[in-house]
Amino acid sequence: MPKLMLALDLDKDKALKVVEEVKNYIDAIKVGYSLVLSSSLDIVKEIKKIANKETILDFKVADIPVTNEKIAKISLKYGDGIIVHGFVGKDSVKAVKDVAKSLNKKTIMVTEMSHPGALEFIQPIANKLAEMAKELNLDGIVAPSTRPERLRELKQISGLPIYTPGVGAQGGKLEEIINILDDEDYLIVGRSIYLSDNPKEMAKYYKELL
Ligand code: NUP
Repeated sequence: MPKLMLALDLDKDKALKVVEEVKNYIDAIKVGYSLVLSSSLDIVKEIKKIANKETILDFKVADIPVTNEKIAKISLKYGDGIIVHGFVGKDSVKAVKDVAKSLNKKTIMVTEMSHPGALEFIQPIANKLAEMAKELNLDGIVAPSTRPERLRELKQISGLPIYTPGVGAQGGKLEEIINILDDEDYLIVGRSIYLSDNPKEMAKYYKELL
């Protein structure tokens, strides 16, 4: 069964409330910049106190290797993994991977993003990014639920676990991608759970469909 990862792009109080409500139906949590910037990295500890789930930091790290390394060292004291951008090149991604590996944490790399603007610059290079993720033997790639055929292709090329956002608020349909996902993969859902009138019921709904 693919795993359900709750995306938290909320302020601290709302985020903790949602985690409490949905904790029995989610397998993992993704913490975004808005949450960390409105609180601190300690929010990861607070989340884990409520729901002891794998927690990935969606920081889309995209800098020169030495700076990436510093960001990874600080962030991975808290999270179980970190999301990086691949377009900055292999050396930058490897800098994060080396830190993560030494701490037994995950490095997950963005290939093609899920929003319309991804067609402008990142889609044309996304297959190459997926090849690089494979070559670096990373722990997973981010690929879009909003484009099922691209999701399938990027999964095939990388051969790595997929972390896929886009279902729900961004228009992606779970029924169109469910057959692409394996047990090792993660479905990322944010707004259509945490903005719903009943987040618990929505999380349960996604969990049962998976
Ligand atoms: O390509 C990406 N698309 C995307 O939506 C890469 C991401 N990391 N995300 C993140 O996934 C986005 O920042 C948000 O945290 C989550 C999707 O949330 P929602 O659209 O389900 O609310």
